[in-house]
Amino acid sequence: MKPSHIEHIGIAVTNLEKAIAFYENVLGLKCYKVEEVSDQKVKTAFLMVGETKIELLESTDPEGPVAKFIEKRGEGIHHIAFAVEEIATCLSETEAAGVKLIDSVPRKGADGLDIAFLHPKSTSGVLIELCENRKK
Ligand code: CMX
Repeated sequence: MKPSHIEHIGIAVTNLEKAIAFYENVLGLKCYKVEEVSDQKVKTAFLMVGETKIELLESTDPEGPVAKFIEKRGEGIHHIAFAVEEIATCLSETEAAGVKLIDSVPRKGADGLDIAFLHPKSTSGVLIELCENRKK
């Protein structure tokens, strides 16, 4: 695997509108999309900075992974996503290297991406996402 860049940084927030206002009004970025990912129980907002996006994540369900994260650790950086090519192959190679996967097959993420998470217990405590632009 050879990631080309950091595709996005996921940030868990309790109030999406308030967080968007900070990134737009203080940092001067522009939110270009708000999208709900119902199977992940989150509402997401995207802002571009150079080649990298900031993905703000607000939980839509108290049992969702982002709600549980905020309950345990508070708001903050939730995951780092690396852009890769051939994500399915990357996952097989990662699993063969002994890394625990959360998703052994890629699934649909927000903003037109196929995504898969690696378990933070196998990655020095950081939730890592691999992602690839969905092939048409
Ligand atoms: N970063 C680092 N560590 C994390 C973490 C995160 N984002 N989320 C959970 N953990 C840690 C917990 O603190 C806990 O550690 P301890 O055992 O030391 O307390 C451990 O991982 C297990 O956490 P848990 O909440 O008790 O266990 P779960 O198995 O229920 O969930 C995880 C953990 C990572 C597997 C789950 O949050 C998950 O599946 N995440 C991936 C999906 C996701 O985050 N979706 C939202 C993003 C939407 C998108 O971008 O499309």
